[in-house]
Amino acid sequence: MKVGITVYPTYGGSGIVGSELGKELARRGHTVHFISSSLPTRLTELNERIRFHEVEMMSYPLFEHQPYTLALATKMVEVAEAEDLDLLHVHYAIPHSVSAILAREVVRPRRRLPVITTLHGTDITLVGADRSYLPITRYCLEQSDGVTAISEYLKRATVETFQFDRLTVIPNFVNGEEYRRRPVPGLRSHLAPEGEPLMVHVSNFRPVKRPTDCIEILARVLRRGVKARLVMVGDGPERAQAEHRARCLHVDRSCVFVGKQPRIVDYLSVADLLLLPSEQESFGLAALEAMACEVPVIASRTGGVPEVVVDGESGLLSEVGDVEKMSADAVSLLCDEERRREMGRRARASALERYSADLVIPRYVQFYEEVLAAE
Ligand code: GMT
Repeated sequence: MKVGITVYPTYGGSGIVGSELGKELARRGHTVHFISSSLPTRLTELNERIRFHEVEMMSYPLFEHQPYTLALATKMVEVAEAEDLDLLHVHYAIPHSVSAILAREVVRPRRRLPVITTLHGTDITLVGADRSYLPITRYCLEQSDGVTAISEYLKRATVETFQFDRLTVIPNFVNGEEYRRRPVPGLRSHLAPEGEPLMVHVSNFRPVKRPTDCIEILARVLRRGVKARLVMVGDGPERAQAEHRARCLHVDRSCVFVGKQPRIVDYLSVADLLLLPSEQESFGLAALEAMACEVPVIASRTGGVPEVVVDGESGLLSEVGDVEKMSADAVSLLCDEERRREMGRRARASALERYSADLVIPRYVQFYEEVLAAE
């Protein structure tokens, strides 16, 4: 198949999922054309089967805001016709679905171009529910030829918010060959020079991720006498606040902010625990990637997280904001190596049994085939 994929290239899990999906499809012999404003971050290699088409923005004095949605639709039309695409698969409804539906209508007299929309979370829970975006998001859902959601939770949220139920759950996935605990010479001793246990947080540091709660957890873990260190991976609007809180609580020497990193798997490979105290998380891709690397997850019981992290088996869940319980859970695992390792092993097994790329990618391919076969 020849598939056009559009993602947000720099920010957030939907871009990662779309990019990893493209790579997995290419490994299985399909050709994938990424159409977006810049090269998606996880797309480190382009080749015959993984191509990239940059959306060019035209600036003109009359345009107070450049019309990205139209530029994207224009590029989708061009690529669909030049590369003979079978379908467009967009990740995140706003504005990608709007562009894809417009592109489909433009080429309709000459060719069929089904549009598949994958919902990731805030496109429904935040953006979609904002009254001003509600009608257009509903239109995108209704007009797409196929809609998928990445968790049962997100499907329920979509039905509730939009009374739209014509969607299929295809969960996020992980490649167990790439995401496995592997030796990373020097990294652990660099991050924890005195052999301290390591807690890791990975996110885009948006308010919804509550990264400052990680600092609160670290302070309580230290207060309970466990000399742990915290590695904060990623960047975003809440980073300065989290750094400030670390200084206020005098734990800044026990944590390090390493910014955006190209190889998350290295940090997960040296981690003892992942902290994911999010307010909202329709899936929790960071949790899944940690589980694949045998890292137990301390997370909030929110959205789709309980589907991914089985409480007591692959991690420990708490109510949003309950940093007391999260720190107690962290201490209990950090002080019991055998339990922590066993939980890590079960986490990997659970991740691969349910979310391995080899299980999930064929479901996308089958979904494409069903959409293509429909009238
Ligand atoms: O986080 C967002 O606001 C949007 C979205 C994104 O593009 O990063 O994240 C969502 O998609 C991820 C990948 O499917 C999920 O793992 C995240 O749980 C989900 N984020 C939220 O629901 C807040």
